[in-house]
Amino acid sequence: MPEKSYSDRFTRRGLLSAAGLAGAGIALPRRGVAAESTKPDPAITEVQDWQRQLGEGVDKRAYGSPSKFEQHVVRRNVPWLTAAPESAANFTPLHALEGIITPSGLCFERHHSGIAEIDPQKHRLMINGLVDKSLVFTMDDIRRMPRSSRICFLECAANTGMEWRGAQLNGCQFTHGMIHNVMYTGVPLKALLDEAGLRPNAKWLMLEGGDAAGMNRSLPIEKALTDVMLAFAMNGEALRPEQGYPLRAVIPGWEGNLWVKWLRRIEVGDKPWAAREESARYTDLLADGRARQYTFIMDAKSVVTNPSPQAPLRYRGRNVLSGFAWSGRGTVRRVDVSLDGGRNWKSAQLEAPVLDKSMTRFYLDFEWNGEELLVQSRAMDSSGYVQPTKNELRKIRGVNSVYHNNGIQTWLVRGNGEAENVELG
Ligand SMILES: Nc1nc2c(c(=O)[nH]1)N[C@H]1C(S)=C(S)[C@@H](COP(=O)(O)O)O[C@H]1N2
Ligand SMILES: [Mo]
Repeated sequence: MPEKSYSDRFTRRGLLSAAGLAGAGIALPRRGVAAESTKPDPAITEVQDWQRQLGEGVDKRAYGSPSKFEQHVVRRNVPWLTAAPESAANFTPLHALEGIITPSGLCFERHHSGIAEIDPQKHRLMINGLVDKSLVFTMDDIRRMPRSSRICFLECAANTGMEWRGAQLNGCQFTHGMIHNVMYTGVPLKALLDEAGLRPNAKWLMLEGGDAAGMNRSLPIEKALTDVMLAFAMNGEALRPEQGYPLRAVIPGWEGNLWVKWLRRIEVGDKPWAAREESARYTDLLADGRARQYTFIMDAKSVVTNPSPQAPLRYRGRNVLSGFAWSGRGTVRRVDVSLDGGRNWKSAQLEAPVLDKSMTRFYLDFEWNGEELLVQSRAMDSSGYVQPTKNELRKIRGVNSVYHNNGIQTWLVRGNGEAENVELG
């Protein structure tokens, strides 16, 4: 897909009129949303098809799935991004979600060698290396250790990576959908490491997956002993195969590639692992040719999901703007929203629960009268960090990286309500 340049069309001068209207629009008094009932509506007065016969009984849907009218709400991929679907990613439909939990069937997937289908009876987790004794755990062993649940986001470091050089993909599903937010249940990695007994020179772990890639990643021991969890469940049921059934690493706030799925081995060492060529791929190339390495933490970021290209404005008058914010450094403290490309900002309402290293839902009620909008959101986290504009990021990082793009997203909403991914000049 070719890059688009919007800088000519969206000069600062051109924005002024829209800015005035939008700024005023926020404060207008509430109007009703429902039409006044003046003539009979067949949707109310007539008996509907689904009222004429018995519905399916309790023996028909042993494992439930969404209404057939929701079939458009699915993970989607962008085939031209990668050579093969087995080594690719698809994207969470963020614009179609509510609240903060990503339903398991809609969690984006990123595989290097496809989905491993593992028999949990035959699955083992080995811990070896710089430990007092090497151990092998069955899934039953792991389930006998003290467990807990927590909600946190997983964001691929490449999320929004196609946008470094300019607005590219038309929809928050594609620009921001390499993220999901799940309640995991599992055991603290520390409990397993304690059982094996760490040697004093233990500094790094190598986590290895049981997929065809045997994907492995290096993890510093301090993080492993702080809040890393080995999860066997998500959203109240066993992990999905796509998400690493029967066991995956959960590494709150850190980039997704470390969250090894189908986890089968942890080797304890004194330095980052030999698969250095692999980890080297997850470095951020800077403009001057130097690279940022081991950029594990995901900085604060946000995106307006409604309106957005896949969720246009359909009505004038009352509307609810909504979106997600998150930070790998703590909780989301504030989200500001602009409807005029960053000239005026208004604080959005954060919806509880606002959790540590979790996606957070925000809302802003507004009136829309058909004026063009340039919609943006800007997150601030509990460390005081403020989400930068894309140009501020580029000044520091250049445009060579595909990773860690947490810049402010802009949607242009046209007079007909349709939204488009744009960049301000
Ligand atoms: N074993 C294994 N683990 C893996 C991967 C993989 O290909 N194999 N991909 C990693 C990457 S790059 C990401 S972003 C996350 C994606 O997790 P998800 O598929 O649950 O979204 O898993 C990570 N863990
Ligand atoms: Mo990733």
